[in-house]
Amino acid sequence: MSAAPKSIELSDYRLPDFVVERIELTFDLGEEVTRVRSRLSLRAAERKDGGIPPLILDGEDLDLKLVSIDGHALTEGTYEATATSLTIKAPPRGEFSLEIETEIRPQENTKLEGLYKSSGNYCTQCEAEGFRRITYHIDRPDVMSVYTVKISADKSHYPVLLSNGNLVDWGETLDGRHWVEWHDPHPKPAYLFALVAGDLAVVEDSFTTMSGRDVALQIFVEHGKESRCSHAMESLKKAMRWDEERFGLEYDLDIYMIVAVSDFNMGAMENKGLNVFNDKYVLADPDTATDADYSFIEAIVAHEYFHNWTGNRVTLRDWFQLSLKEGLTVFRDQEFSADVRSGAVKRIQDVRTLRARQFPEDAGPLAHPVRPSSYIEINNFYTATVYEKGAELVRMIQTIVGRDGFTRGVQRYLSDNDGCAATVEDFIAAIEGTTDADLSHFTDWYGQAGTPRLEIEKEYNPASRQCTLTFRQSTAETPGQLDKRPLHIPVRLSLLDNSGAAVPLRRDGDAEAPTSRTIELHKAMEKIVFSEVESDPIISALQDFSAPVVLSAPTSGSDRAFLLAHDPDLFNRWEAGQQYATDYLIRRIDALGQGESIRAPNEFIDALGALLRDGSLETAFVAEAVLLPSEEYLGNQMTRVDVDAIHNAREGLRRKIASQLKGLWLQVYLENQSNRPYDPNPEDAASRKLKNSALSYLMSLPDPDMRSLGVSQFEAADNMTDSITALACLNDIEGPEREKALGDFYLRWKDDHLVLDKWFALRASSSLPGTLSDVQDLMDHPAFSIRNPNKVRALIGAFCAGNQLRFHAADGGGYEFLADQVMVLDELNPQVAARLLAPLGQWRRFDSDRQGLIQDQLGRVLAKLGLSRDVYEIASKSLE
Ligand code: B3K
Ligand code: ZN
Repeated sequence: MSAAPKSIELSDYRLPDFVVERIELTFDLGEEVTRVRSRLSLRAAERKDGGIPPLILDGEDLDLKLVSIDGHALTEGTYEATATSLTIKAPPRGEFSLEIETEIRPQENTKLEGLYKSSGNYCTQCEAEGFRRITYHIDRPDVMSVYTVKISADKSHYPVLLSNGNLVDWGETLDGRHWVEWHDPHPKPAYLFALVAGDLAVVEDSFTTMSGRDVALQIFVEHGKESRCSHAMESLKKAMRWDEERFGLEYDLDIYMIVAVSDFNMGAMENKGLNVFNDKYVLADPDTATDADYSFIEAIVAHEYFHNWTGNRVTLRDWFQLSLKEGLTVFRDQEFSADVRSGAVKRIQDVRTLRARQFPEDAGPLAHPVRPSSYIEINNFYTATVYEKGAELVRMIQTIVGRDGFTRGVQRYLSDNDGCAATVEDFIAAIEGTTDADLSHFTDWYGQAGTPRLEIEKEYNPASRQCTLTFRQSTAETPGQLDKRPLHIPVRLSLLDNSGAAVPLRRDGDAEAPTSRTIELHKAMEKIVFSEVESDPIISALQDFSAPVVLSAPTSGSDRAFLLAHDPDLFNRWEAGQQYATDYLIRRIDALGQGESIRAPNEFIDALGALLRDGSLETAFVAEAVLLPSEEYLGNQMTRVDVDAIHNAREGLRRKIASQLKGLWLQVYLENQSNRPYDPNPEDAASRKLKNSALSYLMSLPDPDMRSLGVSQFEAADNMTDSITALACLNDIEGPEREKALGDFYLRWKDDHLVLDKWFALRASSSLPGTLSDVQDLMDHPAFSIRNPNKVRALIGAFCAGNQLRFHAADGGGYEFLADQVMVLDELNPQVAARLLAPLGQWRRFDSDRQGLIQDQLGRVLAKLGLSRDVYEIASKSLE
């Protein structure tokens, strides 16, 4: 890197100098070059001094052929093209038409941003700043225009030609080419533009909106994959209905298209009327997709659909506001999944993800607020903080104003800002405008990074029958933010008596005494007194995880075992089990280090047994509650992560739970066998999940009969869920069974790239000691390609971000491997390269030897010549 790239600041935001009313784009797609003509109808925005500034357009990797204004080609000296911009020095007053002709080479585009080729088909990805790789433009989200797009291509190779909006015209030419014209009546920013051209099959359906309009639904996939689209299609229709029922939001074009491609930097993209998806999140059938795949597809199809309002109709003023669309849309997809599946289980899974991905980010060198104030490369800010913590902020707003008020507020936000580019302030103002809530203090959550800690102290006075709770909140410093303010935190809680019943919560002056209340905290320290409490209660605090904080409450191990059995809030019941296991394992690791022993966790194992026997609980909940916290989560709770001790302690507890409850696990395993054909519905999926947890516990025992159970399931499975979970258990046990199963799986699925990704990921996740060298060998496997982001994530990502034990091996081999791959990938696809690097940012949490090894690798990456902005930002901030 020659000079450090400069950062972009929120405080520098200025309104755009020009308004672009309309864009007409013409694409001539060719195998050698693609010619792009763009005609912008624009005018300078009003300025106080009446002057007209130069017109500066963004561009990247473009070959400029022609530029003209109102039909007159510009002469040398009146414009200037650099590697990143085109400047028209003296643009005319009033409305004018700017025509630009460029040439691009999509077939050479390995960044997968802008126009590129995937499996021979053309497709685009423009968010955040990919449009400037197609043509020169004022490429920022607050420049919104009406698009008309004409595409011409060879008809036999590219029979399908798509863009946003409605198809308005088409025709053929004598040279074997054909053309189409699409028009999108809704003004949009360039990041929502899309084009697809290829030889694709289409699956069609339709949806009648609440006002009775028919919308054509189309999913485009590789030929032969049509039968794997029905789940995505059903999910789309469910999402469309849900958004009408929950928020009164109706779809606004006559056609909604989804295209599945196999080379894609992330999950999916919400381009107006023409979503482009990673095919992993479209294609599903029982043989090739797991229950988890089915639920991801449902959630992601819904997420992209929900963006049609939150993101597209109302877009962002600038990229700092990213969470305004992403946090809100994640919240909307979470609510949707909670409604169509089990609400409590969805909440548990979302909190698990938040803790696994966002809490470490918030505690590390890359910590940033939900609305960052500065970035070098915006693609680095599509983070768990912007998405998942952003969704938690929206959830807290709903908790504070109530569900109805929240729904009205969202509707007001959308109608007040329809067709515009909005800010977080606009959203908050709409919610405040429709409710009597004061969110002025709440907005600090958007600007302050770090996960707050909340401590609760309890004091019970039997004489006065008063229970006093003292709440103390604090947030540790994060890079660039040393002083933190107390936040507005909603804490939902109950007090339980010794039968597990929630007691009335009476506060002085209140007429009502509900058994669960939301306390709103504002200060660093606050006391709340409840009266007429008959006996010393157990607190069930932060029910349903009412705020994204780390809680420390006066709850003993036995209280937790009690809560695991009795808490009326299902989320907290799960949480009690997780916290019991976490405390136990961490105390055990510490005690082992000091040669001490600690009490066996029998009360916990008994409580798990009781859950398994309790027929009144939903199976999906039991299936979550019996899972132990992950090794990564345990590591995050320790000041110094000891990867071997964590693995050994957790495996030890797993075996203890397995052997003490062996009979019960066998019973659960048999009772949850189904002889009906596979159905991905939530009930069947829950029963499979519980059965497979039983299998996993049983296979943790050093017992050949239990191993055979796994082998038989693997061999007999009639669906991917049962097959891959049995294989995952075998994957951690050295021996011929493992080798045979992995080999058979490969042979069966070698022609299916999505299933092969599961095979790569599984091998990279093995806890066996030879995993790094296996991963290194697999880099040369004919099915692996570093150009394909799914393969990179499956093999390199699964090892580096998902295999704590082997990635953090003491010799530093994992770190060197990652740095090597990041440097290779940076030349091809910087966005994906930068994402891979994140695990190295956690170096401060390891012992000094590992710290040194990681710093060396980060330093090696930074020293590389020509490093991208993407990787530079992550590597340099990680070392700060
Ligand atoms: N908005 C896209 C993400 C774009 C990422 C660009 N680096 C998908 C989504 O969140 O719905
Ligand atoms: Zn999104």
